[in-house]
Amino acid sequence: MTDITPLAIDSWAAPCSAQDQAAAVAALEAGNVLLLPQLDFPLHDNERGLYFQGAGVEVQGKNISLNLADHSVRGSSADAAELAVLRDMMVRFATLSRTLVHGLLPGYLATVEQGRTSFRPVEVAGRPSSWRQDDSRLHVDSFPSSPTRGKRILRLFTNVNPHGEGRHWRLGGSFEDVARRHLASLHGPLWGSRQLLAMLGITKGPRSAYDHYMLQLHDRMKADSDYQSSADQRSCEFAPGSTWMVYTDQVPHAAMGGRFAFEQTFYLPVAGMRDPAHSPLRVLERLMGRELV
Ligand SMILES: O=C(O)CCC(=O)C(=O)O
Ligand SMILES: [Fe+2]
Repeated sequence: MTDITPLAIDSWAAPCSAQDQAAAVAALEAGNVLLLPQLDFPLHDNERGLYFQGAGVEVQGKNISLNLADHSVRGSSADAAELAVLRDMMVRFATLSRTLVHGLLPGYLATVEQGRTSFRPVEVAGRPSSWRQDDSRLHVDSFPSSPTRGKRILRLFTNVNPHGEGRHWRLGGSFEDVARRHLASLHGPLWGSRQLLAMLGITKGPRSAYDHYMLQLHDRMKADSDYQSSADQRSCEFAPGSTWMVYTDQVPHAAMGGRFAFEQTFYLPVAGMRDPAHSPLRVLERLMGRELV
């Protein structure tokens, strides 16, 4: 069963002890959630005004996202002045997240890449979606249009809910158990399909065999109602003012309720891990008896 490992860190930028650094990498790579119950992301008054009191800014999808490469913001209908506030807030979260990852996980420094940043002001419970996009079903993350070719997906969340409301998740069992359960129902890619998807611009670069199987695993998990209800699982609540990190490509998770959270995605090559044997890529390769490049 997935454990939640707490660490008493209350600053994004203060130096971390060697003991905390060792505990953090061990917990994450073993497939646990690393919880920093005292690490909050303080908001400025104008940011609070925009999002928490009154009208707010309309959100187009399930979240608002920031591309750090050009500081472009997607998914909000904010006007120019509001957009500037929104962008500053998200850039600040992205910068603090990177500082924390570098300080707490120094072994990742040389290879970790920062991905998109998101702000999630929409209530998760009751959000309409297709079963495939329904994150209230247990799943491991795999992005249809962004193949990782085996790179790890490490995500950091902070709950900034101003009304005292937690963010509610379910957590499933180990990646290996989930992979074993669904392995027989996964089938190989159609010849040429992965190249075609990339040529048509549907995927950013070609999917590897790993991406193909991970997407299927994501879909099988969400479609399997017996797995959803009877699999080993636990409920948990992340309190406002807390931060948590988890390898979401490895740990089955489902978001059940809550609003107002930030999220930062990082990518890490398997070779950058302290123990690559824990990666979904290596576990799948071992179970399938072949390389998934
Ligand atoms: O928004 C959340 O709390 C997590 C949703 C989720 O499953 C994800 O972003 O991968
Ligand atoms: Fe997810």
